[in-house]
Amino acid sequence: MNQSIGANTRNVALVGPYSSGKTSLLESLLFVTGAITRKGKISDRNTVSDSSTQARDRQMSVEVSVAHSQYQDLNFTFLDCPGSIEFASETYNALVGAGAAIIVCEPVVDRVLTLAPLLKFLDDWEIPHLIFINKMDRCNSHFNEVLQALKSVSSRPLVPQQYPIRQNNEIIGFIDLINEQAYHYHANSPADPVPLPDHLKEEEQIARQEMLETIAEFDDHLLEELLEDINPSREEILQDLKQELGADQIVPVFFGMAERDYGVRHLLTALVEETPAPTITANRRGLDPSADGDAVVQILKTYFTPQGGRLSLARIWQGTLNDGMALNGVR
Ligand SMILES: Nc1nc2c(ncn2[C@@H]2O[C@H](COP(=O)(O)OP(=O)(O)O)[C@@H](O)[C@H]2O)c(=O)[nH]1
Ligand SMILES: [Mg+2]
Repeated sequence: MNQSIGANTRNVALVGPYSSGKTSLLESLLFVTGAITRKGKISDRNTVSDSSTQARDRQMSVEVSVAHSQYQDLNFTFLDCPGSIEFASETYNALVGAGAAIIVCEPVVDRVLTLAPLLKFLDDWEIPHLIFINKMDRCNSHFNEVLQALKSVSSRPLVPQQYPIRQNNEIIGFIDLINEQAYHYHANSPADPVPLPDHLKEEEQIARQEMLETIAEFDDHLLEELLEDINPSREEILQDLKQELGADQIVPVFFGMAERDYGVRHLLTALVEETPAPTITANRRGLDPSADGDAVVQILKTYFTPQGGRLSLARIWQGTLNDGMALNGVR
């Protein structure tokens, strides 16, 4: 084994309240990226994460579990963190080593408000984070009310990048506010591009303008363009999003239904285009991953395997980790 952190690596933690759908989202991310060919279900007790007997019996995550996947040249490591308060320290320990976190929450105002301590932790540690509002099939409140509740608990401005399309009180798709392209969800396949519905054009414009103005708070060039009524390019918007998310200045917001893989490909694309390379996070912590000096490694979690061995999950901040190497004099 010879491990160091490459520019095409992304460590992404899935966090959020108990039962918001983190383990389901991980299963969906692994399925959509082809890491698994069949999806497990929480109710069938056969998901990749929650594989321990304790987790299966309680039907909830009791410790951090790790899964790998590849998507568009990036190597993803996903950390599925338990949401229950009893395991909060487990989650916080793992988060410190993550390059980005996805907060998975439900579109329910009361539950959104319980995110305050988690958001505070992420901001205290300047861990870039985005929000995935899951279970949109259960969205009984108005989407804007859910966003307002999220805004009330986040010290960083939110940047919703999607707008919901409803039909008969059901969310059937979304508008991508960057490309101004509408999509309808499609069972077992990627969402279908459809023309922007006429009745949503005005709301879409308002949502997009709000998104751009928020991003422009951190980019004078974009602000000037907006003042001069110039429509910024997709590249410029994405570059800003990446930079500002990487600096934990903004919180991008997405939504979907993990159980049906709805919105998950779009979320993955955002992870590819917007999450920072590991160097960015390391540099902010005063470390340089490209330096040849001593290895700096942080143990996020130690597992005690059924065979009696110990297995540690570590974040390599700097240098290279080799088999049998001594760190701080300990092998
Ligand atoms: N209605 C609905 N239920 C979902 C969705 N995603 C997950 N669930 C269900 O929500 C429950 C909790 O999911 P789980 O992934 O274990 O949540 P976790 O505690 O955050 O890991 C399970 O019963 C899932 O089947 C969704 O998109 N819609
Ligand atoms: Mg779970």
